[in-house]
Amino acid sequence: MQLYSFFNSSTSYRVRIALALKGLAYDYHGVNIRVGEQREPEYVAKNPGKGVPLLVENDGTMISQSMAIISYLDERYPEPRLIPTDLIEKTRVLEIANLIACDMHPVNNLRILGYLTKRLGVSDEDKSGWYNHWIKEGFDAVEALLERYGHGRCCFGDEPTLADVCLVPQVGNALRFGCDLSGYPRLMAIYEYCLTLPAFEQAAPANQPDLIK
Ligand SMILES: N[C@@H](CCC(=O)N[C@@H](CS)C(=O)NCC(=O)O)C(=O)O
Repeated sequence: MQLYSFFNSSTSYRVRIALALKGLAYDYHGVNIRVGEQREPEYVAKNPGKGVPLLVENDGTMISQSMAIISYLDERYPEPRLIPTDLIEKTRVLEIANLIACDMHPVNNLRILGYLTKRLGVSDEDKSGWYNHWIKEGFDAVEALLERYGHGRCCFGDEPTLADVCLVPQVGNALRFGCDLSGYPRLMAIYEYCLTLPAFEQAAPANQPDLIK
């Protein structure tokens, strides 16, 4: 398999965690989104969404969108399951995963932050306020849902699911942007625990071949 990824892209990080949890090997292709490589014609021909990640299966099948990639991997390589088969468990996992993937990540994506500053003339201070606002809105909800339904060392039980696969990169991003996460004890305990797991360590931004220091 081939993975097009950027070391500190949280959506790439999700897919790297899923691949590592399933023990799947892949060749890594760095796409530097800081300098716009995701918009170069050769890459857009592969991924019209102009973002990372992109997975190319051994038979040449190309899949973009981290959630579609992980859903594919979970069906094609089901061990360990990241999306439970039990209806209620699956629904709870998807609830948290979608909160992060649909409500939180898109509004703080690189292209949105760039549009705010470059097209709308928003100051760095207001951009930071925007970022923190959407992190707080999202994590307030994640923390409340975990209090209501979560149990164990991971979001649901003691084994990672898609909820943890989405949570860890989003927390990592929020910390990188200097957000205060002290109000989220449950979510942070899960984050700290997941970081001790080898698959999360292998997938971490600091351990990627395209790391920029
Ligand atoms: N919904 C997509 C988002 C992909 C995406 O936009 N990824 C970010 C990195 S986390 C990116 O490539 N951003 C480049 C940009 O905004 O220009 C997914 O889950 O894969």
